[in-house]
This record gives sequence, structure tokens and C-alpha cells, in this order.
Amino acid sequence: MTVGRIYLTTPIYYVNAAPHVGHAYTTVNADAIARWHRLMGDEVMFLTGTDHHGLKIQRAAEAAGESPQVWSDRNSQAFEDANVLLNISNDDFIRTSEPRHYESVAWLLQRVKDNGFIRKGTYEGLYCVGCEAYYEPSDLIEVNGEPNCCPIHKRPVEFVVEDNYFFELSAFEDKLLAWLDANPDAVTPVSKRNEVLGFIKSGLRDFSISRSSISWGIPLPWDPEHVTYVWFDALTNYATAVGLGRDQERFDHWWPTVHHMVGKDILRFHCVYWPAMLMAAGLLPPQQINVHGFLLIGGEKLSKTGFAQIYPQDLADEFGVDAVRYHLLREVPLGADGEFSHEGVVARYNSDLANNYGNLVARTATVVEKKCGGVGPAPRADSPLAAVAAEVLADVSAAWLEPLPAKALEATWRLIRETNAYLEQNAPWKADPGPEVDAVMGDALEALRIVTVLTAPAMPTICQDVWERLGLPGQVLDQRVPAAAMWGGYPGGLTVTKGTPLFPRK
Ligand code: ME8
Repeated sequence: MTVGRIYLTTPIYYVNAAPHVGHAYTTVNADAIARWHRLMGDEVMFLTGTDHHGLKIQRAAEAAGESPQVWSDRNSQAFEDANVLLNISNDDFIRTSEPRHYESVAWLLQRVKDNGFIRKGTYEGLYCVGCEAYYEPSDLIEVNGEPNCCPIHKRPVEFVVEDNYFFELSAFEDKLLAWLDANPDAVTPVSKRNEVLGFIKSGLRDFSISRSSISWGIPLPWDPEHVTYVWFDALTNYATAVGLGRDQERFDHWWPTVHHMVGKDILRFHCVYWPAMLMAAGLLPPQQINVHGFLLIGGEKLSKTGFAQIYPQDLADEFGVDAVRYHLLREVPLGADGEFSHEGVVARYNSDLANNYGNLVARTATVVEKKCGGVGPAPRADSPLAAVAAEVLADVSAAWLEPLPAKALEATWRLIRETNAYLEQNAPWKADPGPEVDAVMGDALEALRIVTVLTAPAMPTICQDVWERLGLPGQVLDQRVPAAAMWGGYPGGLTVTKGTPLFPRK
């Protein structure tokens, strides 16, 4: 079920604060999906990065007494560090302050202008600096008696009047609807697709793409007094990284396969503005946009400006990197909002990792050591676990491609649970060494091998460790599914090592 080639992206994050688990949620999910595709043998390009322009960044730099370039490039490092910490396998990291991006943005703007979709006008509007977006009065809410607050940042918006260039989004209503109609999977999940359809059908307004009042941004090629404002700049990063306007061959290679993963806060920009901008330039809209919900703390969106903050490093110190990755993938399935809590991490760690996967590894290795002389027996072709493993492989493969990592892991854990139950039923630890015990342990080792291949995109380091404990050679991530996850791959005769507990109980 290989897709052949896929170009995966995360949003580029604003550099005005340190990365928190909200960012890690998106990046780890995209990373695991990228790793699954590599495991399938697909050609993968995986991009993440940081967003450097805009008023928010300019103001933060000014407050620190630094140039926005220096300030934003330094802060971007925190995101690269978080990627290293979380073992993110990105092939590129883009900063919108880079020369390659200036070149690609200028190319796109000029192309859209030449095609007649950019015009000059005056803009009056209510602007949220936090979102870097204009709001309609009807979108605004009252917060603690303060009217006209942004529904996301809960702070008053600003009234702005200026000469701007506009992108003629209104010209794309029919084309966007036709695109969504022809591509039912272009926006997932379906609830978010419906939101996009509703937004387009309610009527699209042209949006401002430039500002003359600030300097920190990319100058318009035909009017350098203006800088490109935020979304035309930020969204283009995805095209920059594969050579838009600079390397046509590379762009043509990757662009038709692009899949964006984004939070629901930036759904409109990715599912409406961006496809229209691409169409205006005569380019293909994204192949797929996967929109997820928010991690919440006590019902509130976890954000860098609010009080509710949890940093990946603190969790990694306590639970280990792979357990943090597992939690981010498993606890809140992509799509809906979900609570993130310390108690939740402990509970899932204990149930799924310590009591299930960790326990299966420990008890299997212990019995092989005690009853099979430390050498793993081969599995039986007609093991009752073989049928379960086949079903699990089909479910897991389908779920990763939806893409729903939480569902894929849930399906994988079925094989873990059924193998633990099979061991309990047969209780090889009570039996005398012999063919019966060997048969049961061969089956358990094989199930464990399959589970370990299927879990490797989620927990690459732990799974490599288990792979080696099972005596298997090479790298688990160099295996190729589906072949490597089919029953019968464990050869028997390998030395099995018990090692220290993988997931000590919390
Ligand atoms: O919007 N739960 O950057 P940003 C889940 N630069 N995901 C969360 C989250 C939470 N509580 N908090 C943040 C921007 N995220 C722009 C994007 S893209 C061309 C430009 C994740 O730093 C989620 O992916 O505000 C969300 O969409 C993104 O971080 C917003 O990051």
C-alpha cells in the first residue's frame, strides 16, 4: 500500500516564545506519519520550521532592544532544539528569514499579480496581532467586560486603516468548491472539511497581503515600500522548501504530493487562502490538509501566551522521550480537542507502556531465559496469534494512512494485549521446558517482533532497543512493511536478552 512519494509539512511556528507541547503535538504526529511512510518504502520529504515576520515578532524584538532578524533567528533555535529532543526526523528546517524564501515569495507574488489577482485598495479593519489576521466584528467576543476581543487570544483587537494590496480571494469561490468536490479527501477529517465548505459558501472577501507601516517582512517586488504581510509570506514556506521559482524540477517532483498538518486555528488560511493563492499562480492546490484540534489544559487552549504551559523537556525528563512521543500520538486523536494533563500522562504510561508493552517484553525475555536457555524458539505457522496479527497489520496500515496515529497505535496494542492474554492462558512460566513452552514462546516472540516494527514510527529508540533484545540484526526502521510485519519473520535461534525495565512504573 505504498503511496510512492509524499511531502509532509507542519506549520511553521512563530518564534515569539518557547515551543510547548501544543507544537510538539503537531510535529510528533507529522513525524510519526513521515516515519511510517519511510517504513513503507515511500520516498518522503518532511519539512518543519519557523515563521519570522509580522508585527508580533517586530514588537517582541523591539521590546528586547534587538533587530527582528537577530532576535527571531536566535529564538528559532529553541524549535530546532525541541526537534532534536523529540527525535524529529525532518529533512529540512525552514526559516522565513532566509534568502531562499525571499526569492520564492517574490516569485509567487509576481506571478499572482501578472495573472491579475492582486489589486491596490484601502483597508479599514479590526486586527488581532496574536493571530496576525483581520476579524469581522461578528467574530469578536467580550472577555471580562472588555468588548471586541479576539476569540482565540481573548484580547482586544486593534483598529487599522491603511493602503494595502489585496488578493482577490472572492474570484475563487467556485474554483475552491470544485476542487473540494473533486477531491473528497483534500481536507480531513470530514468535520473540518464541512467547516471549510461552510466558510466558502458564506462568501469570500478579498484579503490584504501587504503593509506599508512596518518594515519587518518581504518587500513586494513591484512596490518595495510595502512588505508582504504574514499569510502570503508564511504559507509560501511550503513551496520555498521544494524550490518554487528557483528549481522547477524539484518543485514538480514534490509539490503534487504535499500534505499539510495544521491545527484548527489556521484552517482557513490553509484550506481556503492557500489553495486559492496557488490556483491564482497556476499551481496545484495541496493534495491533502489534515486539520487537528487543540490540546487543552482544564478546558483552555494550551498556548505560549497563556498561563497553561507544559514544556516537552519537563515531560521527557520524567517519562523519557519515546513515552512522551507515544502520549502525544495516542492520547488525543487528530481531529477533536482533548485534555492534556500530567495525571493523564501517568495513567496512559502505566497502562499502555509499563503494564502492556513493557510487561510483554519483560515476561517474554524472562521465560525465554529461564525455560529456553536464552535462545528464542521459532513461531508456529498456525499459531492463534497469526490471525490476530494479520488483522492488526491491515488495521494499522489503514489507520496510518488516514492518517490517524492514535487509531494505528490502538490497533497495534490489540496484538500486545492478545499476546499477553495468550501467555497468561498458557502460563509457560509454570510449565517444564520442552516443545510446548518453546511453541508458546516462539509465538510470543514473533508477535513482539511484529508489534515492534509497527510501533517504531512512534517510539523509534525504544523499538530499536527491543529489536536488539530480541536478537534481531540491523535497524528496526530499515524494515519494510507490510512484508516485515507478516507472521513468520522471526527465525528462531537468536539470543534473547532481558535487560532493564523499559518503562519503570510511575
Ligand atoms: O499559527 N493544541 O504559528 P503558531 C494543538 N506561524 N496544537 C497546537 C496548540 C494546542 N494547544 N498550540 C499550538 C502560527 N499548536 C503560524 C503558522 S503556517 C504557514 C504559519 C500547534 O506558533 C498547531 O499546529 O501559533 C497550530 O496550528 C500551530 O501550533 C500554531 O503555531
